[in-house]
Amino acid sequence: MSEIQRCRDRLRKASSLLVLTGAGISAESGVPTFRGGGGAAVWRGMPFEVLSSARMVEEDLPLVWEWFDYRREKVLACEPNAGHIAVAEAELSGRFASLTVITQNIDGLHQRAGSRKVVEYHGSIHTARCLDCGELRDIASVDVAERPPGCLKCAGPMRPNVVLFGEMIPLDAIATARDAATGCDVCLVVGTSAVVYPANEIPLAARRNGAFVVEVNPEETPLTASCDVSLRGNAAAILPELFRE
Ligand code: BJW
Ligand code: ZN
Repeated sequence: MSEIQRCRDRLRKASSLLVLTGAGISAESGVPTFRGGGGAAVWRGMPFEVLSSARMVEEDLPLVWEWFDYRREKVLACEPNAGHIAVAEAELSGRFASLTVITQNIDGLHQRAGSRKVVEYHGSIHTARCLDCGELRDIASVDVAERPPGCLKCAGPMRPNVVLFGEMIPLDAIATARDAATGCDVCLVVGTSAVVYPANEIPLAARRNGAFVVEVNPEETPLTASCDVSLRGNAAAILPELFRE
């Protein structure tokens, strides 16, 4: 039996599926990845680890807004690809009693493809969050000249609603991820370099709880050795094949 057939067989028998995604699933939509292919993202000469850090929000909030406005504009010009669509169709078909997408991506492409149960582990590029009271605001409704956007509840300054280095993952996302990891029969890990904690521990927790773990990635990752199967290739080509019944 080929590797992909083994995975299809497991999927056929699965009632609960966890799909953990990273930047690679959006690569074929035109959204740049952070790492992979030997390089790391840089903007205006600064590595993204510096730009996307809690420290930068404290030191230079206007620059943080420029960086996220630039990226949001790019994301809005992109469309979900066959990989996002295959995941959404698998959920909407009802063939799994439970299908949870946990995405490290902030781009909103899973939702635009039609996925309903999506946990945004690292937040969303499409919302702003008040630094004083935590209130959220849809950025599409804010004039681009209003930077930082003002909170509609307390008038405090707002920041992008994303999880930066050194910040905590939202507690509800951690709880949903833990439940999905402990309850899934198959865990599909798509397009992530698996170097960022704590997202990179989700597939390991799934494995410890007996799940069949499948990686979809053109490159080897630190997770590869802990996977039951690694499918080498692009998500937009492999996912539709994988979910074909
Ligand atoms: C394809 C493909 C195709 C390509 N098809 N595949 C030492 C110092 C300081 C901190 C730490 C430390 N050690 C550990 C930490 C903790 C830190 C961390 O993990 N750092 C490591 C990098 C070392 N983590 C955190 O800080 C987290 N919080 C935390 O731990 O809280 C507790 C704490 C508090 C205080 C102090 C310490 C701990 C928060 C992490 C938040 C991550 N945020 C970012 C930025 C979000 C906003 C933004 O977008 O700017 O999230 S970082 C960035 O990496 C982004 C991504 O979601 C995340 C993961 O990246 P991902 O998705 O894996 O993408 P890539 O680009 O890495 O990989 C793409 C993959 O796709 C590659 O493998 C390709 O091969 C593949 N691919 N084309 C399929 N077509
Ligand atoms: Zn507020």
